[in-house]
Amino acid sequence: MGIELYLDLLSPPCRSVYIFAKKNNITFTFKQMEVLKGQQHSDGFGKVNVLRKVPALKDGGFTLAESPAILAYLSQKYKTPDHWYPLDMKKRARVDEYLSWQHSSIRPIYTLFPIQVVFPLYVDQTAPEEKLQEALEDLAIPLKQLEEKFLQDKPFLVGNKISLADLVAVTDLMQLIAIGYNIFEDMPKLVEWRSRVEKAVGKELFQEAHKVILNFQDLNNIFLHAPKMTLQISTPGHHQAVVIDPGDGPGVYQG
Ligand SMILES: N[C@@H](CCC(=O)N[C@@H](CS)C(=O)NCC(=O)O)C(=O)O
Repeated sequence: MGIELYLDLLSPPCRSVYIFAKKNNITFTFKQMEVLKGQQHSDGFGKVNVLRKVPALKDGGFTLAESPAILAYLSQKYKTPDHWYPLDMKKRARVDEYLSWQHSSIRPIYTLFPIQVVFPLYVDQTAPEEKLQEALEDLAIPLKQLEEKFLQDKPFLVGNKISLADLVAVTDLMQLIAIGYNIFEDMPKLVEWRSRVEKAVGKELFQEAHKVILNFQDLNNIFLHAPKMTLQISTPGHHQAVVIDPGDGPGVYQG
């Protein structure tokens, strides 16, 4: 029995796993998940990932959660080209260093996504400006660290070739670029890096994986048909649960 990947391409970690598997010609069954419809809470999915998050992998009787672990597993199982997850101990440690760092630094950029896209759709009003500003300010710090500590003057985050670190970084940041934030403004090195990553992945595959977030109309439909949900919004120093209930009329936003 082959590999099954449970993915929702609205999700950055799912896109990194999808692109990696496709780029490396790994045969897998695409198990389409719709997180905004709550499919992660189904009994069936609970058997694949008790954490109820995507992406998730099933390889026969073996199941795995967490995108960095899934990417590392796939690269080792299918012996993908070395540059993705180098065997050299120090180079691999650099990839691991980025994958560990991004969870608590770059990942909170998700905050911007619900604030900018979801609130206006559900609540029939524009996003709270001060929250948007806070989130943008919070993002400036990890972006600078991404450039200065990780990218430096290299073509890719860990040297001359693309690695898992670049893939994870770019899929996270595309979440904002796609909805119109020029987050690399005044950061030409990151602009060039993003283009290099897209080229290394292949423009067609890159665009295909991001189609759903690049097409704003599709995004509207997805959000408008989502059930009532609670979003956990976190940036360094802030945490908030927001209930969004589309109901029959304009949504209700309880911050
Ligand atoms: N650390 C996890 C993050 C997984 C995650 O948070 N997935 C989100 C989508 S981006 C999810 O499944 N959310 C569903 C929920 O929270 O109910 C990874 O890198 O795989």
